[in-house]
Amino acid sequence: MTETRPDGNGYLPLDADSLARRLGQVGALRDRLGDPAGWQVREVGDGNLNLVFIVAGEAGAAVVKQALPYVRLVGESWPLPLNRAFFERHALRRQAARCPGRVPQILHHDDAQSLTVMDYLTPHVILRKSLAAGRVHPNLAAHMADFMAQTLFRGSDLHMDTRTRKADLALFAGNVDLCDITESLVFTDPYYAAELNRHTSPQLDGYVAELRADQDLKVQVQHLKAGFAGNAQTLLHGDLHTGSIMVTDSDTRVIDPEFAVYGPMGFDVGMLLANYLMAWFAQAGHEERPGARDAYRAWLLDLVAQTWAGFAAGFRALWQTERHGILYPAALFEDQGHHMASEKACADYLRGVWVDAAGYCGVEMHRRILGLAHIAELDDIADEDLRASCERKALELGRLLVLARQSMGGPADVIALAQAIERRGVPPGDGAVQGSAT
Ligand code: SR1
Ligand code: MG
Repeated sequence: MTETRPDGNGYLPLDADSLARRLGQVGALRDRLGDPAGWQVREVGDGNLNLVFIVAGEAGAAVVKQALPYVRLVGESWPLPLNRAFFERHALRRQAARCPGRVPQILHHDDAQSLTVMDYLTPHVILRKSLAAGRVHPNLAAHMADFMAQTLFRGSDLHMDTRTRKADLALFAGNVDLCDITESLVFTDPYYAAELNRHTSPQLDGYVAELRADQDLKVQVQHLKAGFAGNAQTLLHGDLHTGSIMVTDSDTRVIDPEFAVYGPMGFDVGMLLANYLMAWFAQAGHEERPGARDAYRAWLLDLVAQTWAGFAAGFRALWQTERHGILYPAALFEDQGHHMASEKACADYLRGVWVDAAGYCGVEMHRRILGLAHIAELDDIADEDLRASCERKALELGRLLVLARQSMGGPADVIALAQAIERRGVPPGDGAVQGSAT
């Protein structure tokens, strides 16, 4: 339910009937759409937080996104400040500068109304839906690898000067409430019986009880949370799952960076890889007959490998060409002829990002199956036994990744582990206490 009166600052949620009247005088919208008398408005938001309208006119279309003063997924019982639109806009601007062409262009914003008007991306669809439908996107790995390499490197203190970086760190430190959501929903709630959690029950009850009783696991998850909360390595997208990516056969755009905050690079990388791996585990729930999607499964695993390989290659190139920030100054390395030491430093740095990514990948899989915010490709599997079987395998991979992230040499190890779990399955109520990976 939306509020019907403005708040003290004049904020008032839009609806399909009022939008043309309220935004009809906005020059950027008129320029894009034409005469407001002919605007067609549809509310299409299917995310967890905001209103999203597609507005089409005689001359074109645009998207209007507006924050609600509460969490849409839960309702007014969970109030949420409106300032997330401000942080999303700032993050989008930085991403557009750091990785041109991969994010929607902003046409207009209004902080009092907490709204942003952006490009309408068409014929793009949400990647999550496309992966569930079994569609291949040949450029996806390269596009997302470049997006992550460029935004994460250029947003870090490898690239930024100290004054700009500290100012930016201070700005995004204000995105407290969304950061708090991540800290709770990703790193805490899945590991105990938090009120808003849900999971496929009773099929997963035994496994979930064992997972929540795994004290080593909880310690390692909190180590990962300490990294998220304290390691301000770069400006993260902060919610880089397959619902935050829109695709065509050839194009890729990244949307929705409202959770942007300074944190460890591995958080974005791990969350994305987790969502690819969950799509892989979910295929059994979407194929027409067993094995029908085997070629697609192979593509998804290749996507995992190519995304990391492309990210690492892009990162190494930027290390060579754009490392003019605070850390690892060329004055100490290249300028002294110490090129091998610089390469070693880069390899060490990337190794740290990889180990973090493996851990965050595991945590993301847990929270999407045990926490509040689930993902459609698993939730939509109507056969609950089949769904639970897919979910249990993803949970088990997540557990092993968190516990054994240091021993993961690269994506090939993660893929081999996923394939082993897929082959042998995870018996109901079994797995979380046996075969500790540490
Ligand atoms: C209450 S918000 C739940 C989740 O939705 C967003 O997309 C983020 O992933 C967040 O954790
Ligand atoms: Mg979102």
